[in-house]
Amino acid sequence: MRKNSQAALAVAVLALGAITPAMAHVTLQTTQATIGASYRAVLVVPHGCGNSATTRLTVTVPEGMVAVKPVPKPGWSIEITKGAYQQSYPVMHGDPVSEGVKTISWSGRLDGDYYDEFVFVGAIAATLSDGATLAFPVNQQCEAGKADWTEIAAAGQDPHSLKSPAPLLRLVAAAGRQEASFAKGDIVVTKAWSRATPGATKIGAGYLTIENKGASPDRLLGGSTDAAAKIEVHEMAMANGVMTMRALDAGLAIPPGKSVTLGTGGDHLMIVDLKKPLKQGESFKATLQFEKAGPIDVTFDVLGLGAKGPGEGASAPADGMMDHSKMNMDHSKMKM
Ligand SMILES: [Cu+2]
Repeated sequence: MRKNSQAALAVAVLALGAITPAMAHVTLQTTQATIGASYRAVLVVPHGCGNSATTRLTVTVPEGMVAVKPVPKPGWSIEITKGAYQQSYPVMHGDPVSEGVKTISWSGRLDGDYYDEFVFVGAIAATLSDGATLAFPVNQQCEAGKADWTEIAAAGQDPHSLKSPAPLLRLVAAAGRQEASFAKGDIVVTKAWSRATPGATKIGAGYLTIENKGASPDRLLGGSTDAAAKIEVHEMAMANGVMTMRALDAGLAIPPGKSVTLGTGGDHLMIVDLKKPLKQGESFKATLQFEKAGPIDVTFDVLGLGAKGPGEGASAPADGMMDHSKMNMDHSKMKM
């Protein structure tokens, strides 16, 4: 019985919507956001309350959207209220936040025949779940009357059956969100990976991103692993038109506040004298030695022969002179 009346209401709303565009809802222009990333919320207001001009719009920021700031809007004054979050959230690379903007109100005048957008920015907390939905209830005040876009569907209820639904944002996990990070002191290592080694090749390469969050420089000196005799830091350099590599005996500088990525075709870790071939899908542990931060345990994921990096897909195994497997000859000639 209840289901039937809801269905009837939905049909009525749809029918009305089709006849008069004035029934269109206040919505978010971008209805999907990535967990742990910034989000630019654009509230789309297609009409007033009936034909009456909008004079004030208030949005309630949902729990889980943090570090919120409204974007100034010419002709409109903005008020914000701040308050404590239900919990504290890690934000990007900064300290956790436990309070912030809870509501934003814009005051001005938007003629009922006009359309406008109201913008604020923030970040979606990294701790929220894939597939979750955030609701952004909006109160629209007009010269005559008001409209509350605040209805939220109950569990199992069709959101389309609501007469004045709150704008919704669907959350999706970032690709590679499960990516491991290894940290100690001011150094954070991410995207540690290696390529499978063909046949009897005794050397492999390690690639990674190293971030120095501190105020003083550090150096990656080398490392060790049970999978091979040793790990060296190598740089690539052009010599007589040929790409060659050499060991950086003094290590690789990791400047303060910077991220350094070791990738294919550039500086890399050389994994010398492998005990057995590296196989795609496996991983190996290593301990990297930093001048300041000391030893950091890192796990390298072994990707395919032609891989360019985690989440980058694969290319043909032979990518020319830059391909590391092609460097083996040069490497054997190196003084070690
Ligand atoms: Cu090398």
